[in-house]
Amino acid sequence: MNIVVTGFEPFGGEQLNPSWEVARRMDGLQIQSAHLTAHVTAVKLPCSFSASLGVLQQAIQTYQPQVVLALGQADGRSDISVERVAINVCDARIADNEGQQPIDVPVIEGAPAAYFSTLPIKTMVQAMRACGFAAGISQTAGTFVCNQVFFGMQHALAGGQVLSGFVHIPLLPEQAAQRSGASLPSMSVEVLQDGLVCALKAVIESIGDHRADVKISGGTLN
Ligand code: PCA
Repeated sequence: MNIVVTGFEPFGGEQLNPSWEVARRMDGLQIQSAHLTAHVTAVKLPCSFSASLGVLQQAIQTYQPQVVLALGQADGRSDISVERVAINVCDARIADNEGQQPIDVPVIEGAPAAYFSTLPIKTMVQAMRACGFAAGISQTAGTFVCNQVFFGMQHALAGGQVLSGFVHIPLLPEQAAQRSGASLPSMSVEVLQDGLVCALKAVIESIGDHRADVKISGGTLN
């Protein structure tokens, strides 16, 4: 089984992006479950509304994965946030790395309003928590390049056999330390890697066992 894990290049004037730092460490990894062994390939995506989806689609063509896990940095998040839904809108608070700042523009004209992740998101959260990682469901991937990639990926893979989804991760400690003002939560790249490997192992186990996602609440009241 092949798994593609994507991470983004740094954006917003940063030197690092935890999503690429962890993805590149996972490149070449073999993840074992009882019935399956999965080989991980890491792919770096540009933080660009115009270029990111093309790079992702090329990678899917090249590696023919059964699972695609896209990762992105989310300032202020304190846990490994498994995203539930991608929405068909770009509304950029800052410009991307090419200076583009689309506001209220659909990701794909005429496409549905939203797509759900096709990964077993609750299974992933449950597995990470059981291994001691801070993890949760997130109900929004935002409206910047991460959501755009997530939406475009779900649209391209809709109705097929490939399972795909998105996970937002906290800042690295060295990034959080450089921010002025309120202290932001962070997670080390080692913890991120161990948590994400735990989540991917749960994904391949659930594929191997043809298991449906677990029913634990990831809901919020507000
Ligand atoms: N985070 C941004 C884009 C790239 C990244 O790592 C986002 O959440 O949209």
